[in-house]
Amino acid sequence: MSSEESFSPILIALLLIFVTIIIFFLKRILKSGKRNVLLTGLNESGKTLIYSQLLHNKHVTTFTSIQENIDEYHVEGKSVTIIDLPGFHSIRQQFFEKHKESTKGIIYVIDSVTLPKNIRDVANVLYNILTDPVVMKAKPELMILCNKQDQTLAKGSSVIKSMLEKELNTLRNTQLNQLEQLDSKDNARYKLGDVSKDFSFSNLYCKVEFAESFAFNKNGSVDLQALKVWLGRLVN
Ligand SMILES: Nc1nc2c(ncn2[C@@H]2O[C@H](COP(=O)(O)OP(=O)(O)O)[C@@H](O)[C@H]2O)c(=O)[nH]1
Ligand SMILES: [Mg+2]
Repeated sequence: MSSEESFSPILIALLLIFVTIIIFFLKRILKSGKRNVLLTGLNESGKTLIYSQLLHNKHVTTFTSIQENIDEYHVEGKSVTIIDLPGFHSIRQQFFEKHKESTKGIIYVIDSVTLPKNIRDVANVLYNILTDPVVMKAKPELMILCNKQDQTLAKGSSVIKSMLEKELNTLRNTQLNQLEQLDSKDNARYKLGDVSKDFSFSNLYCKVEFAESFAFNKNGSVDLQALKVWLGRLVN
């Protein structure tokens, strides 16, 4: 065997290792570029109050609801950008489009008191977020924040979780049936999780956590502890 013949496989192997290392670092750089955390959910769920308590330690709900509020949240020398999206449907979509690409995390805020009445809308907005192709690619971590827990009629997070799973299951089946009738090839993204089983947050493409909070009560106290723990983990 000539020395040239034995040399080339080694060279190819080295080249492959080199390319793999480059791809690894490029992926890390791209991942660290994602710094946005979106606060979203239906109107009146408490997003702006959570935003102002979290970032400015004050009680504000009068922030403009037709623009997004943006600020940096700092933990242990690191930070993420928190974006409070307006709640009204038409403009929420517009701002969501603008920020979704560089999303590291999504906080989906729910009014735990009015949830039984609004379950359709709450599930629908979440379903649209989760089946968005850009979001599916970015795979942000999802925090479902069951807010207004200071209220006696508030549903707890485990009840909310099963209500949402049931509703999302119905939505997914309806969507897939419609697409089947249209013989659409574009149904892969609507197959959230394992379609052979009932919808469950545990087999979704991204990490999902449920937590409870209140941003306001009669005594002026606030409980955003679970959200802060989640953010602390997300920043790192
Ligand atoms: N009792 C109670 N009220 C809340 C809580 N969070 C928000 N609210 C009230 O819900 C209303 C809507 O809040 P806001 O932050 O403007 O909701 P947004 O539309 O999602 O931004 C305001 O009257 C808030 O004072 C909470 O945790 N408990
Ligand atoms: Mg608001």
